Amino acid sequence: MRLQYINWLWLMILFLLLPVGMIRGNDDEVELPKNIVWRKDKAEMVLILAGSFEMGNHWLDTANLRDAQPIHSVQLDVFYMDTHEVTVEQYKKFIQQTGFNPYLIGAGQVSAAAFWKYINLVSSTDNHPMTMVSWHDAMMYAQWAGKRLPTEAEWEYAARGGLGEQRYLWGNSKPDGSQCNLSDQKVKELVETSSIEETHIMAELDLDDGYATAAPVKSFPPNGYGLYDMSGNVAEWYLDAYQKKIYSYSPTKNPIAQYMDIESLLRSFQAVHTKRVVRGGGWGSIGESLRVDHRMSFEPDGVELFLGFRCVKAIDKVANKSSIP
Ligand SMILES: [Ca+2]
Repeated sequence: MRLQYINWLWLMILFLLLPVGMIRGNDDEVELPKNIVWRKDKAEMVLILAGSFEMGNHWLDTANLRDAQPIHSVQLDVFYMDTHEVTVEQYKKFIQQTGFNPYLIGAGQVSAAAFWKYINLVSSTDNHPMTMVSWHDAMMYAQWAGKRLPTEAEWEYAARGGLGEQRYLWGNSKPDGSQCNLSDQKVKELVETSSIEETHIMAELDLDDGYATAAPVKSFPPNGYGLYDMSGNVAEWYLDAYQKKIYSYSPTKNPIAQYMDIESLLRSFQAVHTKRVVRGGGWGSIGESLRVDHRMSFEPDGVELFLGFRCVKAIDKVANKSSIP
């Protein structure tokens, strides 16, 4: 009896010594830290537990979200997601280490100096989100970092942050300027005083979120899963091809458009020329485009001052779970 008591005592001590945030993954019974820093790009990442959700527009309240119907059940495996958008600093490090030329430079459309000058228009510090990157530019970064872009389903699941059927990542109330960086009255001032194109002139003129263009990452509150700027700041590229009616025939388990096998897409992404999904809205967005069920699409070589990305890492692709950084 005494030996059993001592063993229990040790177990209790060990339990108390476990780092805060150690939580259980999915069916492999491996304890995974809730927050990690990814070694390659020093990105903060948060564990998104496996689960299921009802994907799509639950409200039938706008014709603009017809491509977000029907509602369908989706199951996702556990994964890590960058807590914030890839920053200018992180992308510069990737370029420095690889010599990679982003699409606009590689295609000879702009010089390197002009490229960074454009970015500086909206992302004026290294802690701002990277913009002006094509889908391939984002994929190249993710490949270098040993990660990948999120699927559309992973994004929506993570963006909802456990809130279920709500319209926005903070709930059901309309944006008021405190939850995310959207197109507010400062954008109008910007159009009047700079070379930013008038396509961004749509703005919530009664709101002031403090930023005319992009904000430094993590300037607004995180959602329920600890993710920043999932709506607003910059819209983000996703892995999937944009298919307007995919919600009618989407696979249930880890869905991705067009390719049933993510690995196939990752191997052949250089040959992709079909439209890709963009989600979340950015500093030039208003209203519905900031909703967690809103879908957009861009040609893969589309580059915009309001478009960036973040990465994920699927747990089963972490080589040897004991070596998670
Ligand atoms: Ca703003």
